[in-house]
Amino acid sequence: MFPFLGDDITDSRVPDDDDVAWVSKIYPAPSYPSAFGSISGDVPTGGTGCSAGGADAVHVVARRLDQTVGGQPRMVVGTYSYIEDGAQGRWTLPGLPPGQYALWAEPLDGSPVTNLQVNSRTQFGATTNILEDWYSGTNESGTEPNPGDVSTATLVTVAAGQTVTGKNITVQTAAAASGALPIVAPLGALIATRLIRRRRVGESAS
Ligand SMILES: [Ca+2]
Ligand SMILES: [Ca+2]
Repeated sequence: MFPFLGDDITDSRVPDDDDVAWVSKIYPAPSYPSAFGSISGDVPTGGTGCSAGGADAVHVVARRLDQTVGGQPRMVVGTYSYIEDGAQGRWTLPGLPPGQYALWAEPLDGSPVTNLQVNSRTQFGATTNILEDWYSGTNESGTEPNPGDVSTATLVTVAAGQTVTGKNITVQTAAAASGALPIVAPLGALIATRLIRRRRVGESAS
């Protein structure tokens, strides 16, 4: 998904994996359900520094650790958590080619995307003051010392036609180490009028 169009307009003529995944989900070929898999889960808050509940409009991405783009693990398919789809912020990543994926969550904190730039469902109430977090399997918690460290990622295997569920990423705030602060759901946000750097959603949050 490309929320922005930069100066290289020809690049957008070639669909990326996530473009293919979402279009295929909406308009599936007969072979689609048996050829691709999906992963779903929640984004519970309730970690250190967070109120109990779930995170809304958090960007969740399936990434390949064995492939890099710009020195970072390649993003394959991304989506957003939605409170209205599940009390703890449900997300589902469709159209995944069989393989192993690291699951990564980041807030729409304006680096580079704000919640208003995505869709109407993310305009209000997005959870933005959380740390990036890699899904860590049995070590996943809301009290991880360095949740954004890729070395904490646990790979999730998905087979062709398989639906993998329950891969919850429990998030915490940046204030976790110094004291508890409630998650703030800002109602106002800026509207970007000019793209300074063209970047795919969540291509890099650093
Ligand atoms: Ca983690
Ligand atoms: Ca965590």
